[in-house]
Amino acid sequence: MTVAMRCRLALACAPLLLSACGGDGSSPDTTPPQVMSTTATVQPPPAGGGPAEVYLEVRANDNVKVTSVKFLIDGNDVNGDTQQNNDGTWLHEMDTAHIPAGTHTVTSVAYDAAGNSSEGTATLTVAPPALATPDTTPPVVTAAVDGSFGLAKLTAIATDDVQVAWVQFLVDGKSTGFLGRESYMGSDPRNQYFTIIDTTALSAGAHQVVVRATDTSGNSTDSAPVTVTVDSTAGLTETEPNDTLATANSVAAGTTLITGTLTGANGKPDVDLYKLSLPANQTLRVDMLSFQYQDMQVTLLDANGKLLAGNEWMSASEVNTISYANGGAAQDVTISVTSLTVGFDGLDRYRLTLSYQ
Ligand SMILES: [Ca+2]
Ligand SMILES: [Ca+2]
Ligand SMILES: [Ca+2]
Repeated sequence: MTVAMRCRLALACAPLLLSACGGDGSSPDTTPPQVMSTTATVQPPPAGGGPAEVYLEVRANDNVKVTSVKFLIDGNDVNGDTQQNNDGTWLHEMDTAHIPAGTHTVTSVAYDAAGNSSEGTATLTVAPPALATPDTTPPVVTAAVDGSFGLAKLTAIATDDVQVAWVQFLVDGKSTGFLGRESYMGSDPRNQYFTIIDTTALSAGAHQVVVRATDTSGNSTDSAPVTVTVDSTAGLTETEPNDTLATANSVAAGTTLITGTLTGANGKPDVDLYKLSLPANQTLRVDMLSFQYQDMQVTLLDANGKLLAGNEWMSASEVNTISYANGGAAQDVTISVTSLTVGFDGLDRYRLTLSYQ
């Protein structure tokens, strides 16, 4: 992550660091923002060909301050940056390469610092791309699931003879609400899309995952179904408070999965600590999976809290992996997870996968 990106994230999240109070700092703010207008405008396609720009804009007021705005198309989060213009409107830019041809409903959601929100809607009509021969061939898509405890990663490989516009993940026939994002890390295969789901919101047992891929002409294909089998006993679920070495959650030998939530408040980030005994000459590796747009830090500490490994703030869109090679004596090692920003909208859940070599 670049310094510029980090600053932008920090600025975007700064209002969330304020307490959830009204303008006078005492009474809770329970008044949601008011969405005055929502517009979706398709610009003329560029002269040289290619997809047209789409501007999603909203004007919203609040009794305190509108702190963020997100946009959904047909109920799917567009997953992109939304910036505030000098005139106070909020803008998200995308292009038609990522929107299937046809008529869509755009929903804007405006939030204040206390998490109150309200919505507005607009209609967006996207014309099929100007092709010499109309594209009537739907995409080809396959689905896969990684995980059964805490967070699970859903992936798909989707290709099309012209271009895949978007990829939706359906769990038991219902959209996860987020469009699939392309790529996950450099070693991923080409044409991979992914999303992350919170399995704690699902009942124990098997659930069906289907991926729907749609091309720029509106042709779509559903993947063959795959199964995510939810097992809430497959690992350790954090218990708060666990913010100090003395209150760290104990990780039993043989545990390979940990799930927890970073829930900051009043500008103070949450810290989650997990203590385990690392045998002599063993290397502990920890992989962290988390939702998007949340900066998290995962480190390994010795029994005195001294850093053993991992000191980088990482974007959750990258994979956070740290490892530590123990010497000739067993020792207590603590895994520390903390966030750059406070929690918002319950999105800062994470899953740790532990392995020993
Ligand atoms: Ca096609
Ligand atoms: Ca926590
Ligand atoms: Ca904690």
